[in-house]
Amino acid sequence: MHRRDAQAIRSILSLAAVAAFLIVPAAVEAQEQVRKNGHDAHQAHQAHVERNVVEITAEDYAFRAPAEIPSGWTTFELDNAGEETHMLFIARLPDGVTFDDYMTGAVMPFNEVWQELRAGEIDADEVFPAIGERADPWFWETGFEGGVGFLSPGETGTATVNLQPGNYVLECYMRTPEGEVHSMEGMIDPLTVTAASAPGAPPSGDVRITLSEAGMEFDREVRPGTHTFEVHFADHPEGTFGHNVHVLRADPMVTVNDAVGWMSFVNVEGLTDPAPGTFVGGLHLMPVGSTGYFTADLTPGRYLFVSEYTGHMNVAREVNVGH
Ligand SMILES: [Cu+2]
Repeated sequence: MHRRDAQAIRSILSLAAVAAFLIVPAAVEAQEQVRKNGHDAHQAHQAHVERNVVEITAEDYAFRAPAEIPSGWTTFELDNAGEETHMLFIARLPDGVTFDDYMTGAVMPFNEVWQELRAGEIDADEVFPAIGERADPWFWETGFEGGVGFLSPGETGTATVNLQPGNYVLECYMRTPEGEVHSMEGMIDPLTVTAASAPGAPPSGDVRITLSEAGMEFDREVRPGTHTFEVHFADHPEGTFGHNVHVLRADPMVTVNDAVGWMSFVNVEGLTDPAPGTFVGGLHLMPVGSTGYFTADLTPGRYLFVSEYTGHMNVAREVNVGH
């Protein structure tokens, strides 16, 4: 890794650590509440808590989404009404950076480098150094605030995160069969999170997943049914964007490495359909120390839970959901 690249990633990680201090207390408080009240009492309480649900539809290639929402615990419900795999990646812009700045200073440089890779003008190992040189320096201060992971056509997924007021971007960086990035085709929107606070509260997760350099840990066996996964981001390995989790229902011949390869930005056949299975939910990258939630309906079968940027470091798990 080039020194500049490493420095950039270090600075993103330290900012993520700072952001975690801002985000964690509410989540911790809620978790302590669960422990104090006991699980059943908490669930009864939850039934009376109003959810702040933001419905978003993904089409080929656009989001139908509100332009402005209140701050606080927010459940994004993404319905993939398109014919391709989509996602909802949520980024918080650094102070003073506009949506147009994000397009010219981040989306376009990433796209330029991708198009050069696709054309065979650069090699895979030149991709991230090139992005490090061409993205505007503020890009490394962008906050990655979760969002719904890859979703196959016809699937619906949710991601629940605690948003602070600010200017955000909703983005899909999948690629069309022709190799165009969805965000460049219009699948990107600004989102203003206002100072008004929503009445939402964190859900009560039924399976806790911890993402760390040690791997992807589950606190219990995953049974068939609809789950709310509580995901804790314990660390982000140096030199990576960090952990996230995507749930792929896949045949036995599909390996974790196949899934990681398909998710790779530097794979010219990656991030485009056909996917190696059916994506049923997930949660994008969040700051170190934070907790987010996602739902997935798991019928009996074989699933791969995979971190996009750290799956190659064994942050992944094959889960067989029994009958
Ligand atoms: Cu898309």
